[in-house]
Amino acid sequence: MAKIDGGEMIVRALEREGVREIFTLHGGHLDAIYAACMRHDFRVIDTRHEQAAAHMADGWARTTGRPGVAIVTAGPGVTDAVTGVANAFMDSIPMVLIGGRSPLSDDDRLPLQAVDQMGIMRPITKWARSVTHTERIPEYVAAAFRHAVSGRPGPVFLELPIDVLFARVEESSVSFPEKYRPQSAPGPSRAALAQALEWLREAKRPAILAGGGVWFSQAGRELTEFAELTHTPVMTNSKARGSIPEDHDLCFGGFGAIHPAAHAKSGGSADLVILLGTRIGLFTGGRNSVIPSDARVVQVDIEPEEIGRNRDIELGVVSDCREFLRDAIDAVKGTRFEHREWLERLGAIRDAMRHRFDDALKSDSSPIHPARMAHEIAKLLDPDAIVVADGGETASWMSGAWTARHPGSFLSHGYLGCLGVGLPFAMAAKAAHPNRQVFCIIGDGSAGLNFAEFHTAAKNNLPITVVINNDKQWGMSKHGQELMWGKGRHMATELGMVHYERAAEGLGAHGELVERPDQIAPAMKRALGSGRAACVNIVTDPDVIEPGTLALYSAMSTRPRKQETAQEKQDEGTTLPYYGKRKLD
Ligand SMILES: Cc1ncc(C[n+]2csc(CCOP(=O)(O)OP(=O)(O)O)c2C)c(N)n1
Repeated sequence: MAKIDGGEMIVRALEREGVREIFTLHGGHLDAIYAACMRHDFRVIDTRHEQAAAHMADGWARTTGRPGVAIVTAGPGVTDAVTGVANAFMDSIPMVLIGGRSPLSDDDRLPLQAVDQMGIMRPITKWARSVTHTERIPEYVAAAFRHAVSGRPGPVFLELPIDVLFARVEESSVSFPEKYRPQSAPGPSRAALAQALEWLREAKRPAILAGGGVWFSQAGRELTEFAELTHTPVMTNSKARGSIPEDHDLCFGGFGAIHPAAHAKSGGSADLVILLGTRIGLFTGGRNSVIPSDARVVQVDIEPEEIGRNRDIELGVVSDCREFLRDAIDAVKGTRFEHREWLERLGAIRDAMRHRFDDALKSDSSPIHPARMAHEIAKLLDPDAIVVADGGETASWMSGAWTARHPGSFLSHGYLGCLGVGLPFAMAAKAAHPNRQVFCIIGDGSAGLNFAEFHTAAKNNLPITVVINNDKQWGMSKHGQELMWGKGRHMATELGMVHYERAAEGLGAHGELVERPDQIAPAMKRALGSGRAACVNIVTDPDVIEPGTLALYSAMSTRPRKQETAQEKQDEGTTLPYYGKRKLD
């Protein structure tokens, strides 16, 4: 009778889920899995830090809509992956982390690499289990995927003790689950849908705010069709970008387009807001929301507990976003909707946003204005490129310059605000879409967090082009300190000049240094055409403050303080005018 080990079971179970690639860093606790990967011809992408492997599994899901799989060794492998898992958890991203573990038979005898992994992983995963019987591995892998993708998605953790993983059992005693998922997703109740559509018919200024629930239910086509049928403007958060192409007439960029302040003088903001798979948190403006306080709000979410977080909701609809949109499309066909004046107003705001850096784009100054850098790069990329943005102000500059035309094509930070995701996300995107251009931009501070992954990209043949926005400082941090404390007063936020292009060359990448605006295009063309992982180190102006930082800290500095020192009073007087003048010159 043939025997198989736990590694073979893992790989066969992953194959059943359509997985053909894993992200990992070697550990002896995992060798049974690698041996099976060899037999099954899996693509094994090996990173230089387990954090990067976990971010890659997360990035894979963000760009494909399907869970990525990271496999890390017992003890430090699992603890190193914590940040990657937490990042996915905060953004409801489906991924599967498989962790090695010391032998069950050695528990409490101080074996190597033993730590309470379940205790560490439970608070940052949707579901976490330790497998104790080899024959049950396929059942647990199936359950891991079911938990990762069902309802609101999220990361899951599966722990495999080495004695369970390496044990060999009779193949005939092992069964692989075949049918372990629902075939359909839950739709809206008839009454809730009717109410939502009645309000849409009554609304003069409706708006749809779309989030990750739209992307992970693969509802981009339905979202676009519904918007077209009802002439309803759509705004997206980062995860949903491109679900409706951003060059579509009815797409108005981020949620800020309905900020009440932008409409105060011209007839008011939205009177009906339909939240589609987006949570109410900082990215909807938090408690100081972009959602007008007098608007009717319909919140559609697969997770009932999300409805009503941070704000009263007139109508909560528990539903998968695509099912909601499909039913809504059927129900509105033949009805006439018109919101011309509202759409024109939003269009004017969109145009103003598109042109707000026009002066900076013409600036030939060195160091380079970051807006010029971002817009120049955006013009050089393929329209269907995948763009990854990592860093404080850097991510915002690129976010504003890029037009996402497809879902899963713009990857950036979420609720963990986790710097360092850039290279791993970009590598995962390239592994998932080998025929698409993948571009990544990183702040010079953030670049340090996973810099060694240039080697991963080089040795695993992942030709991504990476720009380091080098303002020689932790820009958002230093600007924030100076806005609070006064020009020249900062701590732990200076970096100085670093030749990232040379360091990347040392790790096997193509390198370019850019110090003048006219060097951007030639250097980018050489990098994109090199066919290799490439690092373009662009030196930018450290004094230019991104408008988001300015708004954040200006708002903070006008907060009433209980007790103010003389120095603080003086800072408040001197700081803001300085930046006000310096801003975007
Ligand atoms: C892992 C992590 N460490 C620290 C921070 C705090 N932080 C937020 S923005 C920022 C500065 C980022 O600087 P840089 O990457 O150079 O980008 P820039 O703002 O200059 O564009 C820091 C340190 C964070 N969000 N994540």
